[in-house]
Amino acid sequence: MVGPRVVVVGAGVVGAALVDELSARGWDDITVVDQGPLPAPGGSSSHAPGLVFQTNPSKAMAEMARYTVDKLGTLSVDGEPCFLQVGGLEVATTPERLTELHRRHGWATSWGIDAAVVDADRCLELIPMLDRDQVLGGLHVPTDGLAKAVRAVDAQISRARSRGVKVLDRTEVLDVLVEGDRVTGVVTGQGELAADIVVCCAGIWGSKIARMVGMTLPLVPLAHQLAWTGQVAPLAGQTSEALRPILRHQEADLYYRERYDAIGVGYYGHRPMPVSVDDILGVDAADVMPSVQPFTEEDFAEAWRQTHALLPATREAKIEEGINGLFSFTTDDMPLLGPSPEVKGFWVAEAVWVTHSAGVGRAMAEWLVDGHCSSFDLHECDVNRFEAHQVAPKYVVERGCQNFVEVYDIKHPLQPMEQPRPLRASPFHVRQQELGGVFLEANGWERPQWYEANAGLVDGRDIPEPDEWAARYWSPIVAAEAQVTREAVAMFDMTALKRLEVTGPGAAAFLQRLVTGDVDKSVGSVTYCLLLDHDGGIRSDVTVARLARDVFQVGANGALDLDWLHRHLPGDGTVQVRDITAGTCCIGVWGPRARDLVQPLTDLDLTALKYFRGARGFIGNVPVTALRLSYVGELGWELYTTADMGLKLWDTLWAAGQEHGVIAAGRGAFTSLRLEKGYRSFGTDMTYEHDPHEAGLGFAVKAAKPEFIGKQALADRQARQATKKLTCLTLDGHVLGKEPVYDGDTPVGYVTSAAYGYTVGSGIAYAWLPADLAEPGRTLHIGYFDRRIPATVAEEPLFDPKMTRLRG
Ligand code: FAD
Ligand code: THG
Repeated sequence: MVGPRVVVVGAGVVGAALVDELSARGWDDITVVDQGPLPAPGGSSSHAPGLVFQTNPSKAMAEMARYTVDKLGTLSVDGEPCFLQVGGLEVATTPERLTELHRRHGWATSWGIDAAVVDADRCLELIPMLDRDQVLGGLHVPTDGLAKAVRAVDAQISRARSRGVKVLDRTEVLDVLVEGDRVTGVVTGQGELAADIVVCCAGIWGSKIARMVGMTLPLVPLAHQLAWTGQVAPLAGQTSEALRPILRHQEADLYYRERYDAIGVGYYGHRPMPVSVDDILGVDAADVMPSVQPFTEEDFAEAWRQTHALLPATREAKIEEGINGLFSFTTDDMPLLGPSPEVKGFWVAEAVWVTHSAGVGRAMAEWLVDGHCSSFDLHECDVNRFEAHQVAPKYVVERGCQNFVEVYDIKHPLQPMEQPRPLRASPFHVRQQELGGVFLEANGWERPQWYEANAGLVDGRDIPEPDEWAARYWSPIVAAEAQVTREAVAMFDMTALKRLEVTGPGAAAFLQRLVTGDVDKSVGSVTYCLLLDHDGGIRSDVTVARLARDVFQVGANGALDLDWLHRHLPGDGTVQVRDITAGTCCIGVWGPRARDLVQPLTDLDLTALKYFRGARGFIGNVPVTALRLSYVGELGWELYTTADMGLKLWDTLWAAGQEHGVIAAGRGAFTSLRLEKGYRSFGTDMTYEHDPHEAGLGFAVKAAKPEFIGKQALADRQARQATKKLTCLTLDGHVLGKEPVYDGDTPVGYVTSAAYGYTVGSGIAYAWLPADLAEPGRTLHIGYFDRRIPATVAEEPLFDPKMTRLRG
C-alpha cells in the first residue's frame, strides 16, 4: 500500500478534484462517497452556472483560480470540454466602478493574470447586446470563462477511478468514527469504511459532517438566485453553448452567461436567505436537488429590471426557469481548508467555489501527501485561523449574510467590519474613547487608527495630502502622531498582538525545535526569530522572551501560531501552551523621552535593561513585564500586565507623561513608523511561500543551532539562487498595497505593505521583485488605478540604520 486509507466525503467539484490529485500523487487506497447519484449528486456543483472570474484581491485565490482554468482546460468528457474559455468582462456603469476596475486590473496584473481595462466601444464589441449608454468601460480578462462543473466532476472522478479510486455514490455518510484522538473510519448507509484520513468535502452539508467529530465549521449556507431566460432574439440560432465573455454588472449585483440562445442571470441583490444545515432536505425528500430551493420571483424583480436596462434585448424575453440555489458563505469570504485541531486524520475542504476548486484540490493533496502545500500560500484559508468569538453561531450567520450583501461592493483595504461591534475592547478602551479614538477593527479588537484629541498637533506641520482613496481612514493627525513619537514619546495599545505563554520543564527544548533562533539563553533574554514550515517557508515571525527558566512569552501574529505550537507539542505533558492575549494587555511606550517618562515610576533599572532584554517589575502599583523592543524603532518598552490592571497602567503612564508631552498614538502612525524602520509584517510582507533570506530576515536564522523545523529544507533552498527579494521602494505619494510594479511596461512584482513615511518624507512601498531588479537607485513604476507612479529602489531601512534610537 502506498499512502494511508482515505475516505473523501462528497463528490462535488472539490471532492472530485481532490481524489484526482491524490491518486495522481500515488496514494492508492482512496474512496470517495456521495449520498447522491454521480455525476450530479445534487450539491451546489450540480447546478452552478460555472462562471470563473479569476481576479481576486487574494493572491492565493487568484492562483487557485488560474490553476482551475489551466486544469479544466485540459479535461473533457466524450470529447466535450470542461472549460469554455470565452473570457470575462466586468462592466462599469458608474465612474466609481470604473475606478474600481482599474484597481482590480492591478490585482490581476500583480498575480500574473493577463487583463485590460477597455473602453465602452470594446465592451460593445465583446458583448454587442450591452446598452451603449449604460457602459463606461470594462475589465477584460481573456482567460476567464465557463467551467462545466458537472463535466469537471465526471472527468476528474473518472480519471481517479482509472487509477483505482473507489467511487461510492448513493451512499450517505451517517457518522465519522473516532478512537482516542484519531479518525478510524466512517459509517455509511451501506456499512462501515475504515480510514486513517477522512476529508470533508461536503459543501453546504460540511457543518453536519464536521459536527460528527465535534468540530465547528464557521460557514453558513445561503440561497442565491439564478434564473435562465428563454430565447433572447440576438442569440437566436446560436449552436455553441457560449461565445461571448461571461459578464459581471457589479453595480447592480448581477452576473450573466450565455447558454445557446438564452442567458443565465445570477443575482446577489436580494435579501440574504440563510439556511440551517439541519433544514436542508435529503436527496430523496428534495423535489429537484437538495441544494435547490424554490425560486422566489418577487426577490428577482429588481434583477430583471436592471437586466432590461443593461441588456435591452432581454425586454422581449421571458424568465423560463429559476432557482434559489444554496452555497456556503464564511465570515471572511475565504475557504476553510485543513486539519481538525483536535481529531487527527480529520480534514476539511469547505466553502470553495467552482472557480477555485481544482486549485484547492491540488493544495489539499499537497498538504496531505507532503505535510505542507508548496503551490499556494494557504494561511488565509486555514480552517484554524479563527479566534474563539469568530465561530459563534450568531457571528457566523451575521457575517455570512453581510458578506452576501457586500459581495460586489467596493471595499477599501482598511474598511472595518461594522457589525457586530464592538466585540473585544482592551482595558484602555474608555480612555481611548475620551481621546476621540477613531476605531478600526482587528480580529475583533477595537483598535484606534488615530485620536482626534491630537488634532492640535497638526498645526505648523507640513503634511502631504493623499488622494481621495488613500485619504479614507486617514487623517493628517496620523502624520502628527508619527512625528511626535519620534520627537517625544507616545503610548501605543499593543493588546491586539497575540501572546502565548509556553511553560514547563520541556518548554525550552520544545521552542528550540520550532524556532530559527537560539532561545535557550539566560532568563531575561528576548529573541526575534521565525517559525518555518517543513519546506523552509516562513510560517510566522515571533519574539520569544524567557521570563523564567521554564516560562516563555511568545509574541506571535495570530491563531495559526497557537495552532502550530499545539500541533507540535510533545505528547509527554512536559510543555503547556496557553493563549494569554485576552487576559492581559500591552502598552508600547516609545520615543526619545520614554525613559524620562517611565523610569521615575518603576523599581526596574531601565538603563541596565538592555535592548532585547526583558524583566518583571512594577510601574507604580501595577505589576508588569517590560520587554525592551520596539516595532516602531524607538527607545522604549512593551509593558504587559493583566487585564484587570490595564486601566491603572494607562492612567499611571498618562499622568507621568504629561510633562514629557506624551500622546496616545494609533495604528496609522504605527504602520508608518514600522515601515520607515523596515520591519516586516507576517501575512502581508512575507508568507508561507517566502524563505527568510529573500524576505530579508536571514539574520533571524541561527544556522549553527541544532535541528529545528525547516532547517534542512532551508539549506537546500538556499543552494538554489534566490530569484526574488522583498525590496524597499520610495515614491512621491501614497499607495496602499497589492499594486503591481512595472519595469518599463513589464509587470515584475507587487507591493506588500505601504505607507507614507512622515520622518523620512516620502512614500514607502515594500514589494516582491526579481532579485536582479532590486538594486538601489533603479526606477520602477507602481500601478495605482490608471496611473503609473515612479518609485525608486532604496537602501533599507530608511530610518536609523545604525540603531542609535533603539540602543540609546
Ligand atoms: P457540493 O457540490 O455541494 O458537493 C458536496 C457533496 O457532498 C454533494 O454532492 C453532497 O451530496 C455530498 N454530501 C453531503 N453530505 C453527505 C453525506 N453525509 N454523505 C455523503 N455525501 C454527502 N461558483 C463559481 O465558481 N462560479 C459560479 O458561477 C457559481 N455560481 C453559483 C450559482 C448558484 C446558484 C450556486 C448555488 C452556487 C454557485 N457557485 C458558483 C458556487 C459553487 O457552486 C459551489 O461553491 C461549489 O459547487 C461547491 O462545491 P463542493 O464540491 O464544495 O460542494
Ligand atoms: N512585539 C512582540 N512580538 C511580536 C511583535 C512585536 N511578534 C510578532 C511581530 N511583532 C514580530 N515582528 C517583529 C519585527 C521586528 C522586530 C520585532 C518584532 C524587531 N526587530 C529587530 C531588528 O530587526 O532590528 C531585531 C533585532 C534583533 O534580532 O536583535 O525588533 O511587535 N513582543
